[in-house]
Amino acid sequence: MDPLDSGHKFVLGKQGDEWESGLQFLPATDSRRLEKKPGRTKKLWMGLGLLLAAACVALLTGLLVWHFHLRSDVRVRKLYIGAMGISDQPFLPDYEDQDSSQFRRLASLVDRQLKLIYSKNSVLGKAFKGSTVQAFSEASDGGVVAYYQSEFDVHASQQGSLDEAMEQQQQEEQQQAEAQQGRQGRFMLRSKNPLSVSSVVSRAVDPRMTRDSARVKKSFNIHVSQEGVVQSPGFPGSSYPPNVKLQWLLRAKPGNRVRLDFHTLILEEDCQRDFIRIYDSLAPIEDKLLSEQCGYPHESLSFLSSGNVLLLMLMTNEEKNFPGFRANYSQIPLTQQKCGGTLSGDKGYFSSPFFPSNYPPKMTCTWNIEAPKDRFVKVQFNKFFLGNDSDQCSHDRVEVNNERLCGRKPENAVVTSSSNTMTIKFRSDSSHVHQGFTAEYETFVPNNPCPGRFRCSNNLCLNKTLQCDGWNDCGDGSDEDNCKCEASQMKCGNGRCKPRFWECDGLDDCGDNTDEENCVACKPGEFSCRNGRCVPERLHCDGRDDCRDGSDESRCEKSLVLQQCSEFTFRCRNGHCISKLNPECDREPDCEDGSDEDTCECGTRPYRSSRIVGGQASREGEWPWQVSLQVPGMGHVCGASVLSNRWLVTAAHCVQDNGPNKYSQADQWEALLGLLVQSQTNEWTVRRRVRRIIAHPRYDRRSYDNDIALMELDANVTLNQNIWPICLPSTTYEFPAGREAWITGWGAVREGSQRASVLQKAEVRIINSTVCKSLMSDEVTDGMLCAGVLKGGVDACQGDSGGPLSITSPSGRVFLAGVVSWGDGCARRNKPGIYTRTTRYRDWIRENSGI
Ligand code: 4AZ
Repeated sequence: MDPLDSGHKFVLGKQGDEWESGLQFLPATDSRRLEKKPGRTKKLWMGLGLLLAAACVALLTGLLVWHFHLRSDVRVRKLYIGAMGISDQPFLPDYEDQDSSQFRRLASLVDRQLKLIYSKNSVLGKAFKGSTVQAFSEASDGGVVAYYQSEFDVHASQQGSLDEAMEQQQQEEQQQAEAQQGRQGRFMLRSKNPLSVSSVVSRAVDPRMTRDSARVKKSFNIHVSQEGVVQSPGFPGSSYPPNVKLQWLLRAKPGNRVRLDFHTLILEEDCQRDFIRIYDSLAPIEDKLLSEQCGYPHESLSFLSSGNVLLLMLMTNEEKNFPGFRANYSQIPLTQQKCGGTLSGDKGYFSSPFFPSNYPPKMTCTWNIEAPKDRFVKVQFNKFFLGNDSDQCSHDRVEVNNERLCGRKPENAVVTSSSNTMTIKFRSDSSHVHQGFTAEYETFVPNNPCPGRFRCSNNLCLNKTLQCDGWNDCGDGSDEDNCKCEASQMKCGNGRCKPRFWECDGLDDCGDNTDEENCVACKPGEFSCRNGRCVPERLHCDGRDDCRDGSDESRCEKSLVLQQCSEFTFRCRNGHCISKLNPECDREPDCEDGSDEDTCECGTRPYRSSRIVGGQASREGEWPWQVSLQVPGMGHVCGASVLSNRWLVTAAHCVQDNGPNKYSQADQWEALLGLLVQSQTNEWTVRRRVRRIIAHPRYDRRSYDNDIALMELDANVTLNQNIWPICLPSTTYEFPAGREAWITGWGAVREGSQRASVLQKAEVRIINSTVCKSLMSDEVTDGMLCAGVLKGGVDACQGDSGGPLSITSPSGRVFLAGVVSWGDGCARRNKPGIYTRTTRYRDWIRENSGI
């Protein structure tokens, strides 16, 4: 059965409610090579020696024939896709229907016109095979735009000349069209042209667009004047079908732009296999490609056309389980967003058009900032992403002070003027759009650009207390240069001062790694055991316990079965211990009984590879183990993590009675699984009551020691793409200091502020326990793990408690390294977040839940 015919879940625009008869696309470029069979000369000679000589001659001749005759005869089929503006034909609604007689009439005129155009060039004329018109749209001048595909057949060696000829012909045609338009109205010369052409563009086709494997090729017409939704076939109930090439032709009324906002986009990771493409055209012309996406992109997925059409294309190859996409479409008047203008006043903001959506192609904006005569102007870019910075910013760019800016700039890049005016120009070309920028401007007195504040080399102004505090606040490190180190600080090789307790913590805090040099307690050639002994390096990972605490056999790359277990080695179910570091669920069986790999249905985002302070919004299905624990009438109270289809883990302090709130009682709670936005449930969200709560019996209310609890749901949940367990690390699993981890939750976005509505995520790092204990006045026990960003600004906060601290292992599985527990406020400098160290509680979890 055609997998698309069962697509009753499809939501299409008004005109697109049925699957249209597919457009027929031609096979890929280079796909057909015509070869001739080599001939052979044979002579009979007397004697074996002469026969051999003859064979050699024959072989040589064959090779020569193949080289000079056959190779040059390899022919290829080349496809070009183009658009032609036609000014003497008014647009008719029937032009949207490929089967209508009106469509066929105009298509045949376009075909004749193209033949005529190509016949003017000897290379094109000889190689041209034929054209097919794929669509028409209404042009802004009231005429029509025809989108077509032309096929050529050339010698392989002449492909380059064909491209050149096409380029040249196109330029000539464009000049002629412009000249003819100038003449029109004065004399109406009867030309032999079937159509009055106002513009032509055509480009060679990307071979992936003409994949032979695409069994289903379909095309849908959608009018976006009424808002609606497009989605991949089967979304969200099942994954999209294999081997399809689908295109959605989105048309707005003339004078409007098409807007397409993706709500979900999850495809296979490899763009060579499955991808979507968005064009500022109704045909896949390379020069009009706005974006290609695959996998699970994190950048802005909101697109705007330059004119009144947009093409969305989905190409897939063999079957894989990915959900696909859903996007909302609408139209907005071209005049709606004017960009640029004159900015006066002491400060203000401006941004690229439609930020945070991607800017449309072919935009130009100019801002003139005018300050009073005695002041200069400073512009600080907060976000800046204009594609890549190749070709001296010849594509999309911002121009300030005659300097071109493009690519990705670090946050807070600053430019200053040396007069009281500044002009900022933004320009986007016809393809590859990005998110753009937001900027803040400020005027200042030239001899005092940062009154009362510290001036960084990059002209950023900072609070003076941030100077020489060990943190790179300027972004260019200039606030940490030329500092006099205090007694509590160490001097780095590059002259910076850093807190002494950062020495030898496994992180390059100085920036030149000098704080991590000379840290080894043992001599060169010796291994440092964790009990302080030194043993010869050659004994490291030899299968024998030379340190006498097992530490020389616990972090090995190979998994030797050890004679003795130690507190650092992984124990297989059969009781044997192995020497490999973190062997569980790493997709390689290490134990003889395979027990290190047999409970690993966890820690993956099923379809991918399948508040936090200082964070950002998560996407649907990104943290499928995240749970919102709610009390009816109060809403979200704590986070939790999914361990199985029945068990959750949270913090013990979340389930302690608190005055009239009987949080320790299971019937007080509801668990929401598969949730992204508070109070917005969807088809993936599951709500369950709680059957049982098991708080750790040694939870200490005062110190928060053993802050962990299990929750059993009243009924099993069916796991889905948004609900999936996280892996529990074994007691010997190591999360070294400096390792990146993610915190997630709906907690407060700032200390003492409101909770987040969309699930937030933020990246932190594991912090060395000794460093952490000294920062937190020794209140950190061995059952706790510290993580955060010591500079401040990123942390878990109220309402995140009980939620996960997730770490991705090298094999790609995500492990629950910690449970959000406590902290000294939120996101303060030198005050990391404190988490329950789950490795310590692995056995307790198994004993109480069977997981
Ligand atoms: C809380 O009250 C809380 N900064 C959780 C985490 C942190 C602070 C407070 C860590 O739930």
